[in-house]
Amino acid sequence: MHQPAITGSGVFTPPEVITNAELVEAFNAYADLMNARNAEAIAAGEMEPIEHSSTGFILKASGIEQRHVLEKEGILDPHRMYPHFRKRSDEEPGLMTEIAMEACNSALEQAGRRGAEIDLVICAASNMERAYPAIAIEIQKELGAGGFAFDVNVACSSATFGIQAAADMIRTGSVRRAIVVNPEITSGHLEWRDRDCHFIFGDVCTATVIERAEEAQGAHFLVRSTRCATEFSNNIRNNNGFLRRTRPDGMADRRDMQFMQNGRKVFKEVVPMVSAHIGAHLHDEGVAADDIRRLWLHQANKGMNDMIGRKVLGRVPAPGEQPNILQDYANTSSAGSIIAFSQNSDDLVAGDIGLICSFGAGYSVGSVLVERA
Ligand code: CO8
Repeated sequence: MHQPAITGSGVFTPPEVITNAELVEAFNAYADLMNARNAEAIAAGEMEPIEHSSTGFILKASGIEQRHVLEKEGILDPHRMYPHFRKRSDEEPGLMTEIAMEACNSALEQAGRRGAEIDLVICAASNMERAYPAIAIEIQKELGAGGFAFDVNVACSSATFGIQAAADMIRTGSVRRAIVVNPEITSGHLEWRDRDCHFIFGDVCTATVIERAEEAQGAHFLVRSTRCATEFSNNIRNNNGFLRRTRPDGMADRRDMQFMQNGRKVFKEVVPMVSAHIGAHLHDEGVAADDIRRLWLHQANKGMNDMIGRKVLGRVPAPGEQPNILQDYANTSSAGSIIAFSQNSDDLVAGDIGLICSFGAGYSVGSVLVERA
C-alpha cells in the first residue's frame, strides 16, 4: 500500500466578472420585457408578473458579491439570458478541455510534474459538455498523459468523490499519479431567467494532482482518509438528458432542462447531514475538533458554512480558519472547496490537519482529511 498525497492544485479563473448590480439590472430589464409582453394575461389574472431581483437580497441570503463567467454579454442581454459560446469543430478541444488545461498546468507546475507523468485523469464536474467520448479522455490526450481517464458526475461533490477514487487507486498501486480536474461551466446550465436562483453560480476550473507521498517533489498534503456518502433527494435537479427528444414536448425550452432547486429545503436538510458526516469522519479517524487547523468547505452559501463550521468545531470559527471564496466566485459547484483549499493552504506547517468537504445535489457529501507533510 502507498500513502497518497496532494502535491499540487490549480485554479483557472475566467477574466470576465458579473457584479450583483450588473446581474440585477439585466434581470430586471428581462422581467420588465416579459411583463410588458404578457401585460394582458397579467391584467386578466392568468399570469403572475415577474418580480424584480435585488442586490440586497442576494448578498444577505447568500454572501455572494460577484461571479466569474466565460462570457458575460449573452448572460446580461435581457433578450437572451445565457452565454454565447462559439461552435467548435469535432477536431478541436471542447470548452471543458480548454479551461481544464489551464487549471491542470498550474496544478502540475506546483507538483513539479509534466502531463506525461500522469497515468490517471478524472474529469469530475456537475455537467458534461457531451456524453462521449469522455471529456477526461480528451484532457488526457491534450496533457500527453498515459494510463486511462474517465468522467465522474456527483454534482457539487464531484471533486471530493474524484479525489477519493484517485487516492484509493494510488493507495493500492493501480495508478501512480493522478489528476482530478473540475471544469465547471455552470453558466451553461443555470437558469438566468429565474429570480430564485439567477445569482447563485459562476464558472471556474480547478485541478488537483495526487501521487505517492514518497515521490512528492515539494510541499504536499498527505491524504489521511476520505469519506463519501449519498442520499437521494429531488430538491436539486436537472432533467436535461438523452431521452429529451422522445418526450411528447420534445425539444421545448422547458424550465426543468436547467438547474432547479428548493433552496430553503436544501439549506435545512444539508447542514445537519454535512455536520454529522464530518463529525463521524473525524471521530473514526481519532481527530478532535480542536486538532483541525482549517476547514475548506463547499462554497454555496455563507450562512450554511457558518453553521457547519460552528457545529463541527463547537465554536465560532476564528478568522481564516474556514476561508470563504464565494463572495468573489459565487457557487462554482464541485470546484468551490478546491478553490478555497488552493488559495488558503500555503501557510499550514508540518503536522497541521485540515478537511476539504463538498456537498450538494444527490444529496451527496464528500470529505478529504489531509495533513501537511
Ligand atoms: N431578489 C429579491 N427577492 C428574492 C429573490 C431575489 N433574487 N429570490 C427570492 N426572493 C424572495 C422570495 O420570493 C421570498 O419572498 P417571500 O418571503 O415574500 O416569499 C424571499 O426572498 C425568501 O426566499 P427564499 O426562502 O428562497 O430565500 P432563502 O433565504 O432560502 O435564500 C438561497 C435562498 C440563497 C437559494 C438559500 O436557500 C440557499 O443558498 N440554499 C442552499 C442552496 C444550496 O446549497 N444549493 C446547492 C446547489 S449546488 C449543487 O448541488 C450543484 C448543482 C449543479 C450545479 C448547477 C450549476 C448551474
